[in-house]
Amino acid sequence: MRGPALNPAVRGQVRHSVKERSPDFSLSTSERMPRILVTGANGQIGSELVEVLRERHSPSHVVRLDLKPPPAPNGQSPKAPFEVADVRNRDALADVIARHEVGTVYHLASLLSATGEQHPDRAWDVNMTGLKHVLDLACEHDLQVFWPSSIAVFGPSTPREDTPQQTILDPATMYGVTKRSGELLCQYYHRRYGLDVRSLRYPGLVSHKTAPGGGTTDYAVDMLARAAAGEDYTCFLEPGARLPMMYMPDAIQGTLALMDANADALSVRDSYNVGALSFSPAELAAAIRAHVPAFTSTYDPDERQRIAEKWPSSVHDEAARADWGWAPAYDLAAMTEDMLSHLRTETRESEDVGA
Ligand code: NAD
Ligand code: AKB
Repeated sequence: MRGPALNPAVRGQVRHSVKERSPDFSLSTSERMPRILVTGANGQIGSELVEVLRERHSPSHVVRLDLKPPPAPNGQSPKAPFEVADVRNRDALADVIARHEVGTVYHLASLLSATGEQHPDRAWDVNMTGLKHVLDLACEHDLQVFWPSSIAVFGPSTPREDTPQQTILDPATMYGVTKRSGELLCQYYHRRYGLDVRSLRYPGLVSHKTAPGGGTTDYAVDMLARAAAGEDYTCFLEPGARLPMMYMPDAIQGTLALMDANADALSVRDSYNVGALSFSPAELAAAIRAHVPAFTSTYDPDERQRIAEKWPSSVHDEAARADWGWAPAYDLAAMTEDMLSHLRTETRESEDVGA
């Protein structure tokens, strides 16, 4: 059986509109291929994933969706489609999927841990309503889905070191509750409807292109950006708050490797643990000092420390390595060097533009 038995009127309507559209023979074969929809496309991950997907396919094949238009110079054009929509609006999502003849969705739109604790009702609404709509529409249109989970699914009773794939999951934040609920929903849709939905439990991601959007692990990007600008940094976590982290190129490579994997190889259908780095603010500051000897970090922990101390310090990811070949490339030293180099170049370029 394909797809949930809900709202057959809408289901029939959408299918009809997709099937009845006659092929546009002015387009090349590759242009007629199903498109990829990225929700939350303006965010830390979306903005980088879109670039890589455009290189793999073509800009016109990647449809971006977010609450607001993208910042210049990544604006929209017929060759680089962008849809302003709220993922809580099912009709708007259905319209985008049908109009662009979408075949795959990377559903990234979400509130993160720190923002989620400030707005728990909104976090539940955006994270769960949005995911449910995407899963239902994916069943109707036979789409493949990627949806990211997080180390936030773990909680105070979870083993903190080398956290296993199968373990106690008792999230302590609304964000973590939505991530674990979302994992179970994805697994249910796979088992019940055969939906090809795949997921990774990302750790804290470090990147230089787009600022992170309201998480507990954002300190790492903030610290590196300050150091690259020749400034000191006051960290909102304790110096010893060791967490699983990952550099964005590894996250993108891992996401695409999971999506490319043979479905029969996948033994985990809630969400895969993926480990890469494990470091504390003090260890990151030391790695920065190898390049910026004068850099100092002071510590003034806030409520985000309480979130961080319920999360693991490292995860066990044997299932991801065995099933689809997960193998991150960056260690702490390599990530720090690469981040500082990019951040300095970007600062110089923006100073040149402003001059
Ligand atoms: P982000 O906050 O940088 O971006 C999220 C994007 O979603 C934003 O551009 C925002 O405008 C958009 N959005 C929010 N509500 C929306 C709505 N109702 N409709 C449409 N768009 C909406 O987040 P990110 O870091 O890019 O994370 C993407 C996904 O990866 C999320 O599911 C997040 O939980 C997950 N994740 C991220 C990290 C990380 O360290 N960045 C770690 C673990 C999991
Ligand atoms: C956050 O800190 O909320 C995210 C995450 C680990 O899910 N970076």
